[in-house]
Amino acid sequence: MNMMRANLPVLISVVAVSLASAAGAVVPDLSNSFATIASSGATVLVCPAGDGDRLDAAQDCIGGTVVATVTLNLFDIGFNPVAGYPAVDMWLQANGLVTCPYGSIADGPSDVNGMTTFSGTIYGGGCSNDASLNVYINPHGLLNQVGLNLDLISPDLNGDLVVNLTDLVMFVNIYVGAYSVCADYVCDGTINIADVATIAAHFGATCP
Ligand SMILES: [Ca+2]
Ligand SMILES: [Ca+2]
Repeated sequence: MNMMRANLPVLISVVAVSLASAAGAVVPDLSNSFATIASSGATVLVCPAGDGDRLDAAQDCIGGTVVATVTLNLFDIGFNPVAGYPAVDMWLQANGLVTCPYGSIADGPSDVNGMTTFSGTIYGGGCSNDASLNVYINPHGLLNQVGLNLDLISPDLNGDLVVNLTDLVMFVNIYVGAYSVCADYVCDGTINIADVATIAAHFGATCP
């Protein structure tokens, strides 16, 4: 009993230190954090080799480019900015989009304001055109975010991260059949020679 009394101040100080470090460990909150897109409804060509369109130079589908950079603002449960969150632990995700390892991570760690951007190319394949773009915060999960509208299309039509004969057969079926935004690589509402040239240029592409 005397020994327990003697240790009580030690125990209290250990608990106090633990609480202080827990308060200092800033964890992103999925509801308080949010993402925005500079321009909604643009189209971005995605390739496993990472040589598609940059998000900050997306296609507007009327012959021009538009900035479609995604900006992420990370906040904790108390609306404090989460600074220094690693770039590799924040990535873009969307229904139908398949990415190479680290293929859609942030440009850099979150800054003192909890902010980072996604402005470069995406290493990946598949097709996503249902405005389901979102940001995954590893290991916490997807943001409670809706309405990030970006069409992500790829010469890797089946999303196996290789552009090969399988994709070419799919492309030809679209070319001779019903229009699909998924194969409208130079997006203008029609599948034509410019789109053929794009899949030809990326033929054989794989993840790095
Ligand atoms: Ca493929
Ligand atoms: Ca086209």
